[in-house]
Amino acid sequence: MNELAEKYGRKSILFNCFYCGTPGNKGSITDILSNRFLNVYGATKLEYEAVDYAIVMQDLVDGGIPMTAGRDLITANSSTIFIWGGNPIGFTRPARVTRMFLDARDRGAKIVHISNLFDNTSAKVDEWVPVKTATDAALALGMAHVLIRDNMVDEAFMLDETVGPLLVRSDTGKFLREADVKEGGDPSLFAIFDTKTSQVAFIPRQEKRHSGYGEFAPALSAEGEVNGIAYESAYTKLCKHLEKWTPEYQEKITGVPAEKCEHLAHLYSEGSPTLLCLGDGVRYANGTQSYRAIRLLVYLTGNYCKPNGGSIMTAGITEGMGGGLGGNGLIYDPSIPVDNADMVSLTDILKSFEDPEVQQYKALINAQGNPLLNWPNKDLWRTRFLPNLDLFVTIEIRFTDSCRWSDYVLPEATAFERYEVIDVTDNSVVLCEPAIDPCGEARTAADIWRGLAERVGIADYFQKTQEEWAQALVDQQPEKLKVFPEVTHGGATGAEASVELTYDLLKEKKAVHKATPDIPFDLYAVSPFFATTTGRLEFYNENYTEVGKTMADLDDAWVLNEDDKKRYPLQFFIARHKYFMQGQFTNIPEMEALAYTQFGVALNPVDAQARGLRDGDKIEVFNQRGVMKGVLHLREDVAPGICHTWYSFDETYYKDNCTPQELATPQNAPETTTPMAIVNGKLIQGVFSMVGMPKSGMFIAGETTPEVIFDQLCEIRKAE
Ligand SMILES: Nc1nc2c(c(=O)[nH]1)N[C@H]1C(S)=C(S)[C@@H](COP(=O)(O)OP(=O)(O)OC[C@H]3O[C@@H](n4cnc5c(=O)[nH]c(N)nc54)[C@H](O)[C@@H]3O)O[C@H]1N2
Ligand SMILES: Nc1nc2c(c(=O)[nH]1)N[C@H]1C(S)=C(S)[C@@H](COP(=O)(O)OP(=O)(O)OC[C@H]3O[C@@H](n4cnc5c(=O)[nH]c(N)nc54)[C@H](O)[C@@H]3O)O[C@H]1N2
Ligand SMILES: [Mo]
Repeated sequence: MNELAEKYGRKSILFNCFYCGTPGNKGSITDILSNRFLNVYGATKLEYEAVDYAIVMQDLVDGGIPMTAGRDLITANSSTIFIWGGNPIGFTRPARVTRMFLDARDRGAKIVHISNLFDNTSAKVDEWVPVKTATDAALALGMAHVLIRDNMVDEAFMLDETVGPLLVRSDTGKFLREADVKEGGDPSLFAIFDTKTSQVAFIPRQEKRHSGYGEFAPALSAEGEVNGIAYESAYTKLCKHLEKWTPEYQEKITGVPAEKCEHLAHLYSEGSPTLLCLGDGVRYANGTQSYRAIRLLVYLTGNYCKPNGGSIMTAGITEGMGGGLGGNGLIYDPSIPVDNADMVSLTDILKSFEDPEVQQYKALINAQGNPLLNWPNKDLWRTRFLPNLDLFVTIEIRFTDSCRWSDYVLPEATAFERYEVIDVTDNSVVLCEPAIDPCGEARTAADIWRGLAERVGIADYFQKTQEEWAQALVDQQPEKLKVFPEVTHGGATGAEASVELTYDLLKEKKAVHKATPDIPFDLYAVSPFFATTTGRLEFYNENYTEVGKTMADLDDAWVLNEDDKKRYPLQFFIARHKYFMQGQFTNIPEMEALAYTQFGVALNPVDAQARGLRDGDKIEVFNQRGVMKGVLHLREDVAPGICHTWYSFDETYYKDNCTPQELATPQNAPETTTPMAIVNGKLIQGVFSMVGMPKSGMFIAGETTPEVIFDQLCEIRKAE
């Protein structure tokens, strides 16, 4: 590291600090210390390429705020729950949501699941709605059509919180500004149609939510002309946009019967308060657009801010922003310069290898995560990324695919061999204490980072032991967390009987419940403003005019070209395993034995018959990227058109053939990006800088967004 930093600068050292798989998650000591090192040393963080960005991006693009996570479910007394695009019942992180859904059902909530597969969640809900893969935008637009047609729109909410009444120029698609119609007019003022004066009037950007319109009474629907410029209100544009999306039209695309679409729209509205639980399953190139369409329902019905309504991300682990004790790795230490570190996307790293004039990247310290198993296109890492690095180090608790490809592996003690504070699951704070000493050469994160820090000259910042870090995490919080000293299953609520959390208390009790206020979760309190151009929820977004995506629409799900789409007609669905947490627990023989009974590829009997394949056949799944071998399982519950495999088995299971991940087309390569993704990237970086996020805290670094995982088509044949 020292040699490379001397020659190419400290920024040439890359860090992967992707925290999803570490116990304690964002806020574990491992996460905090790797981020602390990154910042103190002044290295570059690798953009997290492989995850669940579509929802978060949709939220940032429309509203400029990250959506609230599972917390709402704790107290939600919703009458209706829509689970859309995920499989949260039975999943392992956060484990709490399974119980919360089942409790909600016991309380009488009606639960609907909309998905392309019959999975664990489908099995446990009142109503399962199968939808063809990646066509969700069509169903949502069809439902939005019904909401408008049947007068179920909450017009007050649309006026108050969204761009609904803002006027849009028909010629350019941009919002009409005062400067467009008046000599010397103000370019920062937006136009509305005032019903009191029956004239176009101008209002500033909304700096704080719910600010109202002062003396004006804007029309939600408007259409006209001012100084020769034709305009329509954003809401009028939306209504016109939705005209073609009849329940019958969407049926042709989604396979969801028209009556079902009507029923869902009515249930969503009349079943209010309805909680929309969005999963991360819609990981397609059209993911952001799909979630933009789905969230139209939340805006149109005003469910957005209704107590027990709204929408949450089921897989999200942090409660609102911030996320966990520890404040982004700095442990409340104001002397650490948060802007010291940079962030870069894989796309830009690949480009830099061709241009010696720009910052070069020479080393990767893979502090958390197993990218060579989990990230799309292992091939790209193997053939284009790693060969250009001089040093690849992985810090791990077990020997993974990423370790196999590393120059050095630093074995870290597991959560059973060290102190750890876990505060992001199940609304509780848990202290892990070592059950045994670290085995073999393993060391705690505190030891590993201190050792490295000493050798690169930043030792002062890493002097604590693992337990001292745990204590600092709890005791040095500027605002003390309120907790209940006794853990009561089912979640106690009410802030009254709570006390301030100290390390001594945690050490005595081992686990405490966070004091959740027993008031319904309040979105206003979380985010009093929208960091968007207009300061409103932008279901109409002028930043997309150049790429023709100002409103939610059904986009193409695959980046493949048309010929390849014909050649590979099946969707290769590489799903997460119920016995594993991504690549984890694959080294536990009992779990592996259970999971191995499902190793191979599942297909609907209809698709098998068309190819002359039978249950138990040895088969090959192939596409333009390669061939994967396996055994065929015929399953009625896998929809026709889908070729399903469980991922997580490491590369030793695929000797002399491809792993599932190698057949995936990543969107994180320069040649596979889309114009939409580029606008998304810019917008989201804009939002982050608006709220003052340091560069290494943003998750979008480059000019494109890394959101796609299920972007692969394939064909299947009998093995020779
Ligand atoms: N057992 C287990 N639990 C886990 C994990 C694990 O690896 N194993 N990983 C954890 C992590 S990091 C995360 S991010 C979460 C993710 O958990 P979720 O957000 O629930 O995401 P997935 O499980 O990937 O979602 C897959 C499901 O998405 C739905 N889906 C897929 N494609 C479509 C589509 O085109 N349309 C619709 N409507 N639905 C579709 C299907 O129901 C499918 O079963 O799970 C966490 N929990
Ligand atoms: N095909 C397909 N690919 C996917 C997905 C999918 O649904 N389908 N899902 C995507 C999603 S949502 C995610 S979040 C990513 C996950 O991608 P990763 O984050 O790479 O997932 P994990 O396999 O959980 O990797 C975490 C690693 O950390 C190690 N670890 C555990 N504890 C510690 C610790 O204390 N210290 C250190 N240093 N290491 C530790 C574990 O052994 C494990 O190897 O995968 C993505 N990839
Ligand atoms: Mo994830």
